[in-house]
Amino acid sequence: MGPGATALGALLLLLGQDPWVLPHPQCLDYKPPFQPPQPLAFCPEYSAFGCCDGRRDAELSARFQVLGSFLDPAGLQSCGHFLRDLVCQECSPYAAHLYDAEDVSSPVRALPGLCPAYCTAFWLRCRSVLSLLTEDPASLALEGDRARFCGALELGDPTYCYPAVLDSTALSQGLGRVREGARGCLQLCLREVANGLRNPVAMAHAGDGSHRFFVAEQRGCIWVFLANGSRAARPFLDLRAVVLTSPWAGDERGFLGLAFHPRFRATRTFYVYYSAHAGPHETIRVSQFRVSAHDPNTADPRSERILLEVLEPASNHNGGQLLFGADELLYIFTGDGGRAGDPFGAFGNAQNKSSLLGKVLRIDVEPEADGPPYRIPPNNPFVGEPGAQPEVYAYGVRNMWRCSVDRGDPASGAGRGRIFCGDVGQNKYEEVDVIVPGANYGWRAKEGFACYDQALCANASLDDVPPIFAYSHELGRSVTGGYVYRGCHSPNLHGLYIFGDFMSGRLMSLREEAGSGRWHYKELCMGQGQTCAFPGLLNHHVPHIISFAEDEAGELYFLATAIASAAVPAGILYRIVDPSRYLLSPPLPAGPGRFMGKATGWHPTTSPAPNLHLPHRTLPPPATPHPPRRAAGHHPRKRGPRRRLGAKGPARQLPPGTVRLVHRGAAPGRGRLEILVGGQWGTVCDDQFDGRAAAVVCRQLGYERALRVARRAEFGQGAALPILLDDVRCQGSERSLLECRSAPPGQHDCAHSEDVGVVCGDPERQGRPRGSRGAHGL
Ligand SMILES: *[C@@H]1O[C@H](CO)[C@@H](O)[C@H](O)[C@H]1NC(C)=O
Ligand SMILES: *[C@@H]1O[C@H](CO)[C@@H](O)[C@H](O)[C@H]1NC(C)=O
Ligand SMILES: *[C@@H]1O[C@H](CO)[C@@H](O)[C@H](O)[C@H]1NC(C)=O
Ligand SMILES: [Ca+2]
Repeated sequence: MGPGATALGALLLLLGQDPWVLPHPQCLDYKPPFQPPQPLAFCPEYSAFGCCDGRRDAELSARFQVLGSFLDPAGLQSCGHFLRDLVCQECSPYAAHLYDAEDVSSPVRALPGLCPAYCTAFWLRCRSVLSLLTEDPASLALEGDRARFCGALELGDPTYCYPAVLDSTALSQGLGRVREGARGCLQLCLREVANGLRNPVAMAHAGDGSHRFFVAEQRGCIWVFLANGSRAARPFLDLRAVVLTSPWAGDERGFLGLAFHPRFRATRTFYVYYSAHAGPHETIRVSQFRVSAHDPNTADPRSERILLEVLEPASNHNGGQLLFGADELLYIFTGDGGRAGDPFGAFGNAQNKSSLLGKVLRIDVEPEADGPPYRIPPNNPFVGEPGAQPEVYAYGVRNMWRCSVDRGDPASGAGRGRIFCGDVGQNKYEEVDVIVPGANYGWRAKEGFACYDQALCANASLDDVPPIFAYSHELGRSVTGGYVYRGCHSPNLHGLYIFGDFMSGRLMSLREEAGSGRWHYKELCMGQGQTCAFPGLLNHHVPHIISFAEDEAGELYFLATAIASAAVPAGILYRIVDPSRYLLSPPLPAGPGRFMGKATGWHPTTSPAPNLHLPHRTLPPPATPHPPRRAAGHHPRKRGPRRRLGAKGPARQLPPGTVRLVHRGAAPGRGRLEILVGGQWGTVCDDQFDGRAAAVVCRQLGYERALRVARRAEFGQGAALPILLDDVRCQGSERSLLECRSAPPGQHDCAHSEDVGVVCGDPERQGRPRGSRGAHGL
């Protein structure tokens, strides 16, 4: 990565932001935004990047003409621009958010979500035009009451309201431009194994003893990495010409899955899963390829044999996992077809066994070219059931993103062949499932353990298999399924199912309770202090965890990227390292793989963990599986750069004037304001607290701007704390509230019932879950 990457990194640091979650534009049709071929005449602000082409722009213009014809010249003068703004929001690259199209529990809005100030201006001057914009009686009934009207037009996530969405530099700066990238828990370290990858979606090995591994990028390139760490200069396979994707973060289409035949040494075949054009439609395709007869590190691009194609009714939720089970059959994991809430047919695709969407499919591949491309295994669970596709192995799947086969306990074999999947949630829960034949995983009747479609959920014949674990969107918003660790080098991880979250960047684990079948959750964290302070080890990673992988020996890896665009080489492959064993680990075995052509070396781009001097002892301290829990309550701890937001460290290490926002269950960036003065935390209670003071707070916390001041203890009373500040008056440019004018700290004439809260805008809140928001950012 070039100097641009460093500059971006520095800029993000300077702004106090991190690229934790990228903005995630999406159109009302669940497709990624695009640059229209011609500039738009009516909504020109969306000419560079948005959701309208020239035809839609002309339709919106015509709509505006009709609406405008109801107004007299004075009305047009004062309200015309409001009307035009509102009509044009359909072209916004954030249209799906503005219109709440992704939350199917509420209907798509007739009007885009408006920020309070804009809404007030609209209401004061132009509420009479409301009847032109919507016929919805509920909306019209609110017309006379500004507070209720504007309350109804607020968005759940204020970052996206119009026009703030345009003012937010994080959301709109560089939109349409693909940016070159910079780059109570078990403590782990990482080793960077490869970098410069463009949305690396999968890594697989051939199981042929070569100890090579293959890394696939979303755009359709597969690279070979040799056992000695070099990457072959030429791609193993380059499908860019047929793979359908785009550079926009949030595009879920592309090359999605790769699996080698379990008898690869004999068959020389491997299997791929990708999005493709099918005339005007989009399709997912599963194909077989063969390795070149002359070079084991190159596939024969002419050897494609299409096994299966399924039409995709929408651009999101394309599934993408391929794997061979312990039964040597090929498992294919499709998504529910897209949009939100699985809206297709009478009860969605996932519950409809006549559809191949929203399923786990199982087929028996025939590597020999003559004969059918695949056979139906006779013991597939729905063979012979009228109306059911015989490929179906399990159903009720939303968008399983990353599944794996458990190798089983090396000694007893227990667990061998189990298939684990992460199923990405809609609005509330992410889940982990163990796949069993014939099972119904519940979607869209259920999301996680909760009912999603009340009617379907109440039906006694649902008979669903619950997840082994589900987590709410406080922990993350898009699960990335992982592996049960069965390798040799990390004894502390034995038997743990290790997985992650694409949006929050969290690494997580589940441990099975012997006998009961219950699974216990534990977050994994990066080693602190000296734990990872060894040459070549890291204790941090780029945020978007796209996929997990195993090498031939069963060691665990994951693929992550700093920038979730298929065009940006910001992806890194990490190997997970148990620090207690690091110095004892032998180097990776060199394989017999014959190598032709050029190999390229690579250089780590991630800076190593701090404290790079080696401690005096020869072994690192053992990993501590049970570090003491902090007494900071039950809020999930965030890792990495997020920590600055929580400011939960011991108070005496923090400078006076440090602030934090406290609110149980709320997203970060909003909550009751608490400030540190004289070594103790206290509240600010001030009925005159204004936006400029809030701006100081938000900037201090690393957010870009204050969205709202919440007065009168809207976020609860900090009754256990002293009231430390009152009568705060800021210019807005101060570095902390203590630099503003205020009553002397501790002096106040107010009560906790007036405790102030603040809502800040931050890039972290702008990412929306993949899947539910149409994307795992891929
Ligand atoms: C790895 O092996 C390949 C093929 O033998 C060779 O071309 C390459 O230079 C090696 N790389 C390193 C870092 O040794
Ligand atoms: C089930 O899916 C099939 C194939 O897509 C479709 O033809 C049928 O109408 C669906 N059934 C229901 C009840 O939605
Ligand atoms: C429950 O589901 C079954 C099978 O899908 C269906 O035949 C039945 O009509 C449903 N019952 C109700 C009350 O919706
Ligand atoms: Ca489920």
